[in-house]
Amino acid sequence: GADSRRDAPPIPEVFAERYRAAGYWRGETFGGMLRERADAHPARVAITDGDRNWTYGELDVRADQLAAGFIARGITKGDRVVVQLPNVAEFFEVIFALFRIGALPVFALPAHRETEIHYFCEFTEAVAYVIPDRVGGFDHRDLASKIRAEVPTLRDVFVVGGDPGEHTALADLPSEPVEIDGPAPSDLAFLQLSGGSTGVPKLIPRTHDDYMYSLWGSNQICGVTEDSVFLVALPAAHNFPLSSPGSLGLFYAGGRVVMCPQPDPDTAFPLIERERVTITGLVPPLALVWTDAGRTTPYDISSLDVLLVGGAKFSESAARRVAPALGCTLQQVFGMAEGLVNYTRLDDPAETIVTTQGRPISPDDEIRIVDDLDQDVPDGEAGHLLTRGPYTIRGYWRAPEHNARSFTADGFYRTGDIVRRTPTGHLVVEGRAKDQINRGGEKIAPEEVENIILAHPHVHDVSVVAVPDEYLGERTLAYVILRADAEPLKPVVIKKFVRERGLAAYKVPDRVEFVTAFPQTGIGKISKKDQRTTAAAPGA
Ligand code: J2J
Repeated sequence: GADSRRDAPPIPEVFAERYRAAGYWRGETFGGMLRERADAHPARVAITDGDRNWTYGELDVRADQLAAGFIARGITKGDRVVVQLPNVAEFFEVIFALFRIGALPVFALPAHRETEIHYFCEFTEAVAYVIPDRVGGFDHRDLASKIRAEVPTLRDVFVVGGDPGEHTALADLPSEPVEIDGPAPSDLAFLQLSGGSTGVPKLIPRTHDDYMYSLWGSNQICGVTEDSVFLVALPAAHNFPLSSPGSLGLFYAGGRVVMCPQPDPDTAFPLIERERVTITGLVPPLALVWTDAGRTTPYDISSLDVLLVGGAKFSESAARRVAPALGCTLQQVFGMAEGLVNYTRLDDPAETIVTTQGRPISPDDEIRIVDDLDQDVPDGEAGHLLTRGPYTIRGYWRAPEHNARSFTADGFYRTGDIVRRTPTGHLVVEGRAKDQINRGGEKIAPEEVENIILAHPHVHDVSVVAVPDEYLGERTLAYVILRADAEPLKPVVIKKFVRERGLAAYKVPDRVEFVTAFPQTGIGKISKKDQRTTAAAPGA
């Protein structure tokens, strides 16, 4: 139901008061923020997408008109709407319209397919799903038809651009502005996706107050002003390009956002030249590609001041090459959609920039580094990172059992990252304790992939693990034990099976090996399958 306190454990009032008193929570909403910027500088360009330039005034009007259209279709405050769009200007029109209403965008990624989308729609009881028509040969309208037939709450599918098919074109919605009783700053603004370490992704409830603080805090640290131009090279809905400082940070500052359809240098460098891009963010594998291409590019990318790199560990050797090759300052960022974001500072010594993953945005980000028993480790030693603060959630959305494991009793989030802290307070990511694979910044929950493979009739058991990879950091390997009576299979059969079940392509195992026992489990250890069976048993 609508009881948001039950859906999403709030930051307790004593902390909320402190965060307001400290000036972190300024009582702003996204809808109100856009209106203020539009009032202050209506003619300034907010978004460049190809040949289209939307001013702040235009974005503001579009958000109001679309909000009216959504309201006419019955979308109200607190409703969930799954948004899955590529890097197009309409992404912002849609989310600001929803922000104005107080309806919650659920940020799906373009790569997500039937398994993920079905889950998001069903679990959030979404009333609508916003899609493009086709992208790269994939027809999102067909998938949406299927999901709509399966999920009873899903009333509407809205299509951006092109031919809506049996659905509704976004452009055809009524647009006569209406009075809107919008959300409060302490209300939820959206549901972001967790990288995940369990069978299904967890949803992250963020409020206007808390997220807005992470934006202006980031802007100060990343030097973002109204003169900044940010290139959205990674998928726009991901937390990193959205908020660190990201597109929303740029809007907060009154700067300009440039949509980049693909993150490769051949697409991005000409855009940087043409639009005089000053700042962007990349995951490490892309940063490597840009660094290689930057040395010899014919394009003038000299406007680029800051390159943020994060999402996965950036090796020191790669980090050293960035500034010379691209002529900009490297800023490492170690963040998470659950909240805490760390940045190296632009004026940090060069050694700090290449050897650490930065320090928190806020003086009130509480950091604990602990051993397996939650005892603080001695200064400078590696341990589990726990955190609590003005923009870190106190629990996932509708996940009380999981929350009991992922948060301490006093509200610290268990990041699952192993870090150590330098004397300057910078964090160095040393490893990971959570069951998650980080494939070049794309997070994979082994359990989610294993559950799909287990559904194959010839498979007895499976274990998905990370293998080190020079380019991506990690790739995935599925060890598969076939049933005793099964004919031998080719690895490609398993990959195809996963793909056909409708899982994002990045989760399809890079390698499949057939084994008779799991190499990494010692004698006497229970198999993953047994553990799953036990966990699923009633009363377990
Ligand atoms: C090592 N591991 C890192 C880094 C994230 C900014 C930047 C990134 C994200 C993000 C984000 C890392 N070195 N520099 O939301 O706002 C791993 C950690 C972390 C997890 C979070 C942002 N930067 N990681 O990547 O929610 O394991 O957010 O806990 O996708 O990515 O993943 P995600």
